[in-house]
Amino acid sequence: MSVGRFIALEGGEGAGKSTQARLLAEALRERGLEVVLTREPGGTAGGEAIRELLLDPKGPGWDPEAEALLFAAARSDHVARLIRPALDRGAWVICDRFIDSTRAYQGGGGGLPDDAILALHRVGSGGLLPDLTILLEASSDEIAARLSRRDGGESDRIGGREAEFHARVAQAFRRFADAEPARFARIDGSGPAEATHQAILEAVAPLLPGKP
Ligand code: T5A
Repeated sequence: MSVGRFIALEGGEGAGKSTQARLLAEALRERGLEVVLTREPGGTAGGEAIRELLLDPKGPGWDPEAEALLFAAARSDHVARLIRPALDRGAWVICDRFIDSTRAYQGGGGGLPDDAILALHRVGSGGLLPDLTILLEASSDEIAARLSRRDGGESDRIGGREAEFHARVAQAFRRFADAEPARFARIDGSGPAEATHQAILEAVAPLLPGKP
């Protein structure tokens, strides 16, 4: 039986995570692999229900502690019902955001200690970490242009926070990648989608079946 692999895509809003997750899933399926493409918050019925609670711009709003607990609860359901069973049967899981988003947004952005977030992750999800975390980065001007083309100024409850919050999030992602170079691949997402896709395929290649 093939070995299941877990790839997460991380980065700020508009970095191209969803686009690249789709392209990567298609490329891996073309190689005959079973691929589960999923996202956070979400991925299961319970996870999607919690997503609504967290991101609805008309929702009540949460402080960083409550937010971290809700993200951990959504992730716990997602890992138990979708991600672990897929990995156990040898599928590849491509996940649009995972634990490093909570570390960056509720930790780096919201001020919660990293060890508290990782403790919640151990309780909720057995501390599961991706085999590879792709951190997509693009300049703030490029991202602003993309999001304005797509959303015309509308954003969700977390995406709409002030620029300083998002700068702290980006800095936290960079810190995590520098601290764990074996788990992270930092990839420039500012060029054409196809160029970014090729860079991601190179980063994923060592995990493909048949590689030592
Ligand atoms: N959150 C999430 C937390 O605070 N804590 C957590 O633990 C987790 C899991 C989730 C929100 O929740 C927060 C973070 C977020 O604020 P989301 O909708 O799931 O929200 O995630 P977003 O990052 O907001 O999703 P986006 O769709 O905005 O960004 P993506 O996925 O990075 O970008 P993508 O691929 O959708 O592309 C955005 C636009 O750019 C175009 C696309 O066509 C699209 O229109 N595009 C490009 N244009 C030009 N060149 C390229 N190379 C392009 N690539 C994409």
